[in-house]
Amino acid sequence: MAALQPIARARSISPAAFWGDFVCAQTPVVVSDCFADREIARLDSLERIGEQFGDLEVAMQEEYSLQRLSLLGGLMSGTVTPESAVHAVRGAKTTLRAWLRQLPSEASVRSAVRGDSTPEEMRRMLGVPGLVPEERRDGLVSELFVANGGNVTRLHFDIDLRHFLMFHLAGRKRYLLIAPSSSWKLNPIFFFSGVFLEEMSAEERQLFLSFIGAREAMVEPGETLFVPAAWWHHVEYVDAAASVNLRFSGGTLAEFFSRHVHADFYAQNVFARLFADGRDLHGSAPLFERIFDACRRPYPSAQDKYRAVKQVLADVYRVELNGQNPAFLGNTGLIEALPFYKADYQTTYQRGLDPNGLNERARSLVGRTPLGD
Ligand SMILES: O=C(O)CCC(=O)C(=O)O
Ligand SMILES: [Fe+2]
Repeated sequence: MAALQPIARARSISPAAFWGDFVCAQTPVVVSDCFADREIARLDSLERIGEQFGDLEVAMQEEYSLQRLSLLGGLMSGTVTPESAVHAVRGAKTTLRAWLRQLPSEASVRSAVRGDSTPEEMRRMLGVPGLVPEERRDGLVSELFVANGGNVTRLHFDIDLRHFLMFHLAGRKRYLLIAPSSSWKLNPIFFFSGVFLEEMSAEERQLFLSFIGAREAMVEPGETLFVPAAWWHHVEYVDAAASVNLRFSGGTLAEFFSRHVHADFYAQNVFARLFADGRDLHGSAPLFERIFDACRRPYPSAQDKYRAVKQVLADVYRVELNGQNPAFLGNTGLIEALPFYKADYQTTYQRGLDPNGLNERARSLVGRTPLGD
């Protein structure tokens, strides 16, 4: 059976090469020395992390996609109240010490520290590596992940549309990364996939992974994985593992999409193909104007706005990008009504427009005639 395309490894890479060959080329890579000279590199075992950060209060979060589906079932059957659903999504609080002490050996345990804000001291130890471009150093975000071996973070893409560098402190993790252009094969439900890879047989899974063009890497302590904005990722904890990410802006247009457009596979593909780093923004100006216009018009409700913007994005995806529709068209009435997704697009569309002149910055970027054009 065909082997999956591996994710390349690189070391001593210059910021310019990183920008051109990976960020703008929308290509993931494992960098072996990205944080090597940083203090964080000394935090190289779960014991050390526990000694230095044991008092840290963390939230134990379930695996997001399955939790959302099972809470939905509970809400529908009345066994779960809206309050307890919100509570479950936030996760129970504990300390990092307590979690590390009782780190379960059963692979079936799905709770974990999943994306808590990295504490300040750890942020300081992490620093900002030279690979992060100077002009992308505002608004950096960092998150912490600590889980038992056998745990999994299911296939999703991140709606902040930031690029991220994931630095591995301890334990191995296996990543599967999939380009946005394969979304139509993934039963996309907003930013999650309805495909559960870990429930497939080995053979089924291998066939499916090569069908979707998945790239694979086993990432070891000390290594850093770069994931381009809007890429799907599925993560398996091969060992009990801890890692911390550093997320940097995918550019003004990424900020515009993340703030003003709901996250589904149409928006993801339109963004990745037309407005992501490395794309010819100027050439896409008329399409951006169409999307911008759909976002700016008044609507009777957030749901009307969601439907109208989705329609414009779907047209751009199908007609302009020749995009394929998923066999299972996820975003129909039922899914649209799922409380968690509804809350996401309602938040987007009830939000005030244009913080810090974001709209105009985005427009001038795509509309600007480059010098010498
Ligand atoms: O490592 C994980 O468990 C998930 C990481 C992830 O989804 C992210 O950093 O965006
Ligand atoms: Fe993620």
